[in-house]
Amino acid sequence: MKITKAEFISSAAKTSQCPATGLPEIALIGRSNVGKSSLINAFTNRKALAKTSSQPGKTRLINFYAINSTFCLVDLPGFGSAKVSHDERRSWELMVNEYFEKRESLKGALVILDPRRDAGPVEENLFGWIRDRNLAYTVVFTKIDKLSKNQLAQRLAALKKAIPLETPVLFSAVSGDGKIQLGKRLHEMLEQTGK
Ligand SMILES: Nc1nc2c(ncn2[C@@H]2O[C@H](COP(=O)(O)OP(=O)(O)OP(=O)(O)O)[C@@H](O)[C@H]2O)c(=O)[nH]1
Ligand SMILES: [Mg+2]
Repeated sequence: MKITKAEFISSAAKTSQCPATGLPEIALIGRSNVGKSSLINAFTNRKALAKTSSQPGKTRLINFYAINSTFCLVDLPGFGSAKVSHDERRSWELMVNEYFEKRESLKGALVILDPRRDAGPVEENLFGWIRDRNLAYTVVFTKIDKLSKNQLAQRLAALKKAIPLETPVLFSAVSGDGKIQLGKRLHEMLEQTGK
């Protein structure tokens, strides 16, 4: 997938504020600080299209980015960070939950995981939503630059037991690894949903 255009559309605090682009949406879900916003920047070859931070909790709203005027990548606030206040975390979870349950143009999800972490209840919850909505999805392991090839292979073998892994994308926003594979998967997911 060649990126010819990547543009920020708008942010929303609830589903009723989401833009009417008429485009199918693929949402990025995962824990806070896992690299969702960085993935959007790396994938679109833009340094600061999406705001990133070394502190968890940078993305606080639902953000829409139109890619090639054909689909939207939707950057969501992350889950599960202990460094964010309980109330704030709760309000993001409700916002993301509502988006997942109600947004009709949501067609697929990128589940962003750090291969160094074990999957737990947070991840189970994410896969639960995907199953409930019967969405196309792709698991993306990010920050792979932080592991050696051997370490990565070991972690993937361990995670395979806990997570529905078919063909995960192995990604690094730092090295650019996985961008081509991610483009292919996005293309397939959009085809799958008939758009
Ligand atoms: N080494 C490395 N660092 C990364 C990678 N992707 C993201 N990071 C770093 O991880 C931190 C978090 O990245 P973000 O993209 O802001 O994470 P996020 O998932 O959007 O976080 P929230 O908005 O809080 O949910 C930043 O310091 C990034 O520079 C990667 O592939 N490799
Ligand atoms: Mg973010």
